[in-house]
Amino acid sequence: MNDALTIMDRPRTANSTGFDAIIIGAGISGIFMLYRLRELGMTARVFETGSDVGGTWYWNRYPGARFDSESWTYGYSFSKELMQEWDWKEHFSPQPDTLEYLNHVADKFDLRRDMQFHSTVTAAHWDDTANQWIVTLESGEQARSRFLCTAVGILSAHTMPAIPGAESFLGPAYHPARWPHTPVDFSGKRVGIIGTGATAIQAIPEIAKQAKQLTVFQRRPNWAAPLHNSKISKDEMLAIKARYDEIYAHCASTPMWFIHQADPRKTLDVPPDEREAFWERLYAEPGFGIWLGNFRDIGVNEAANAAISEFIARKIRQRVKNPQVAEKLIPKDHGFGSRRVPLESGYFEAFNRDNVLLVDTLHDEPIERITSRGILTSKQEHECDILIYATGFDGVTGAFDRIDIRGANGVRLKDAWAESPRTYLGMLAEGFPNMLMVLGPHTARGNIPQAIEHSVDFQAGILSFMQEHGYTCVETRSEHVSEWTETVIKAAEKLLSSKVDSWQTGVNRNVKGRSVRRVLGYNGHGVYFRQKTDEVAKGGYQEFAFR
Ligand code: NA7
Repeated sequence: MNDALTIMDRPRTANSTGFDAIIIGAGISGIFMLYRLRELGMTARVFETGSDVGGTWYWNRYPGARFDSESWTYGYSFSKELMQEWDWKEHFSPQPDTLEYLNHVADKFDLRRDMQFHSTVTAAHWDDTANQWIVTLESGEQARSRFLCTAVGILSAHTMPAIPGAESFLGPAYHPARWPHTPVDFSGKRVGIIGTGATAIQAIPEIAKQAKQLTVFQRRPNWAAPLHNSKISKDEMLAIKARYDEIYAHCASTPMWFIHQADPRKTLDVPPDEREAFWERLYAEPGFGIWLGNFRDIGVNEAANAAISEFIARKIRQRVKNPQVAEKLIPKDHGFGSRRVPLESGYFEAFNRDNVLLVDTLHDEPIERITSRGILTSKQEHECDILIYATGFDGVTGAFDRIDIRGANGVRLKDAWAESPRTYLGMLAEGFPNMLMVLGPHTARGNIPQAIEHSVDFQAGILSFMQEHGYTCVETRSEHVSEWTETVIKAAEKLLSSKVDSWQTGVNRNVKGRSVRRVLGYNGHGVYFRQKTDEVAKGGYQEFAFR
């Protein structure tokens, strides 16, 4: 920036006097933010806890980890050259391939030279006098910057189960979000897994193939539908490359930026046999069609939702041989699609195997504690050699809460957001000058990389505007923050998903104070969000205050 901390030959260590921007996180957001900042001629430093790039795809190395969005809509679109040179191998890319892709991006654009790994940010304080952020690492090192870019991800603050005794277990225990870099050998082992969310639903069929015994401790079942993954042939990839512009333009026209567009009909207006045939087709198709390409009212109308839920329940009953097990796997406390729908590959069939046991910890056998030998329920001790805590994340705000972030006048972000986040467009938080949030709360999400590119591009636009006008500080304006917060809350009101506990509604009973539902994202139409951000940019960012 014009008056940026002018340091010639700035050393590239955290001890240096300062950078134009500090980016927290080297995942999909941090990688692209760094790329855009470089284009603007800014000096930047990325601090990342891990030993390399990748974020979600660096940490989540558990068996079965893969996209549930089509790979060819998941890559960055900022570089046509990158799009044309990268071949996705599967329609829903497995974690190792995605990590390879992100490494390729980091190499291609020589991004690692501005990244510092093994560097966890513990605090970021705004210095009102110097108009700078002071960032502190776990090591005690400090660095200063004009801008702070939070690229911390929405599902990065993993949570362990609040169950007593975990420290007493003598065998290895893993959280999928901190999976070892070398494969875990399950052969001949008795494995216990707690949780049946999207992560467990991907991992269970893979672990079941190897383990001697797999015991699944389920508190509440989740709805899930088949992924129908397949390899991408060379010819298919060539055809996809030829259509990239069309594919990305299409995604930008859908509510969630996936390829799927809801059917304009209302569920109960369609005759039952026609409805059934439509659902059969969607259930047999790859990806989120069964959720996002379904009749437009399944997420808002109770009767419509009950009808699709019954259809999916029937599918589970057909796929699981033991009727009692099938009933336990069918959610009764929420309807289909009111939590993000995990897509599975042989999940329900895994329960037909002799070596897989389902333990219903809500109704039959509550977990009492973890012991040295396994898991003690109200009925028995389940002996295990390996434990897996697939217990999820403190979603959206959790990664912010773990950093001591203080804005103007020393106000803590955690306190400012205690009731609800207050942001403008999820891009900047009220009271936190020069803090640019990629995927911040109250922004539009859906297809994550596309949301990230949009968010970063909007913020790069603000920075470029500031360079042009010689501004050094950007803040929100209270009236626009209030208007946006109301818009976000209103958009969530009619949704059935707002009435259900999940990471998306900010509920995680393993975390103190996280048992009350909050609105954490903009759930309106993605097209409206793009229009809104475009208007703000075209209007010269008048909704923000500059100095
Ligand atoms: P989720 O979807 O939040 O699932 C976590 C699971 O762990 C869920 O089944 C929870 O049951 C269970 N859980 C959490 N804490 C406990 C305790 N203390 N005891 C028993 N069971 C527990 O996280 P995932 O990692 O699977 O998926 C997150 C997202 O990643 C997903 O939506 C995709 O977008 C990618 P509960 O339902 O709370 O009863």
